[in-house]
Amino acid sequence: MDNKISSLRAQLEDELSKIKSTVDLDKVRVAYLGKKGCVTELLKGMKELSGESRKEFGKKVNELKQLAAKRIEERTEELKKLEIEAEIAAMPQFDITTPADLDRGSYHPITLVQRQCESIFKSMGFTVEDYAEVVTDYECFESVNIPKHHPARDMQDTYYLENGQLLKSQTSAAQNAIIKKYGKGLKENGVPIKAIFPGRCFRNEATDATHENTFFQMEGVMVDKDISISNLIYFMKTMLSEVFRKDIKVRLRPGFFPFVEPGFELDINCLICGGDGCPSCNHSGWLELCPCGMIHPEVLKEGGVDPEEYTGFAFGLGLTRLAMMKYGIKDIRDLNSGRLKALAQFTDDDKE
Ligand code: FA5
Repeated sequence: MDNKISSLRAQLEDELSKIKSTVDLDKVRVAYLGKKGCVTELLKGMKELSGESRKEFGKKVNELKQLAAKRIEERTEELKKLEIEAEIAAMPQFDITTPADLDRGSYHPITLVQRQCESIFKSMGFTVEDYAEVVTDYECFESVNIPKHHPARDMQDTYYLENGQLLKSQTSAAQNAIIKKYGKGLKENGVPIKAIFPGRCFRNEATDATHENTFFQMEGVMVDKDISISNLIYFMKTMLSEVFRKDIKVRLRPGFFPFVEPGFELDINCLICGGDGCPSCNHSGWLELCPCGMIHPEVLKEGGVDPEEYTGFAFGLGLTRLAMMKYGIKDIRDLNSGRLKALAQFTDDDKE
């Protein structure tokens, strides 16, 4: 019996040294320590012994059992370590000494103008709000005074989901929620509502040099006591002179939007052709950039603000067209083209 125990010890060491994976190691554990393993078999043989020799044999089998458990445990740890090292060696290697002047990408021109406009309006006390792209008919139209079947809906066909929701055709879709959100502060503490909310808009329409089916707008609203058209013109002028940092010609003409009264179209003299007329301005010399007006009393009422006490202005800046004018991009479709070579050449002029 003693010989058997000694040869099992030697056999265990031999098997452990040959094993290369933790999976195979489990087979050794079962062969030695499992229910039908050799240690269990040895213990069964004890019944043939008696007295002192039985006690002595039991002790030796137990020692073998403990040794086998310990050695299997140790070998498991060794193999786990080796397996991790092999996994690391198989991973792609990085050279940390590579110079850092790799192409780090760039911001899209629309992101650049959006950030610039945000920082201009923030400096004038406006908050920047985010809003969903999928909205309800109420948010996009009804809450801004465009009831169902109103002819103004024809100007903004969009994409509808089967559940009746739609991809917002204008950032005005957030007006009602913003007026409701800040109306409490206005009434209770006299804090004016001053917010801008940039966002992606969608329209089901034919594309050309100035029209895309997916484009960005940036809406702005201000509501307080005694807000007038002069305030609106002041903020528009400040924003444009900060964005372009040069004198540009603008014109204000009457425009109809059911959510403002009076309403205006703010056009910018085309910076691509200098006003002579080209495809980028539909050969008119002017580009519709930022419709605006005094918020309609019905829209204030719908947002829970008393139009007898408060007035406000709203504007809907065409951010994509602003990027075209600022960076001299002739065709709006280039902005959604994904052509990185063309899009990567613009920089943030605050950082120049
Ligand atoms: C509106 O969307 C109104 N919600 C704007 C508004 C807000 C008016 C608040 C009054 C008060 P309009 O459909 O004209 O209006 O679009 C506003 C601007 O978005 C346009 O002047 C233009 O610069 C831009 N725009 C409109 N449609 C497109 C298009 N298909 N592609 C690119 N830019 C567009």
